[in-house]
Amino acid sequence: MLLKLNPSDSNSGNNSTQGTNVSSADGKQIIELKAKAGYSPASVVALANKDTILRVTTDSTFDCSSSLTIPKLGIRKNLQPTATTDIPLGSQTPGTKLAGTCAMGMYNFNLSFN
Ligand SMILES: [Cu+2]
Repeated sequence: MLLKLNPSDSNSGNNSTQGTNVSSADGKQIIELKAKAGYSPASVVALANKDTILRVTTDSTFDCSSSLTIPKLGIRKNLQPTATTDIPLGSQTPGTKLAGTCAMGMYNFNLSFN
């Protein structure tokens, strides 16, 4: 069962709190990220030691944020322009920080696991 989240907090300034874009479904942690002219939210705090999926949504995304990489995990995805793509991240140890970028390194996001 999926917890549906409302993306209404986008500029609340709270973007490093474990927050509204992190949910749980079927024992997995789901981090929701939007990719369009960058990544939103740019900074996410999630739980460590929990099987995690990064769920990236594109919506007419024709810029290079559709080419998403997480170098530390060897992940590189070319997202469809309008789609929702689940990227398994596995379970991360406490204190892990994962940096994500577009393929050209212009846009960034950070995932912290505590
Ligand atoms: Cu880029």
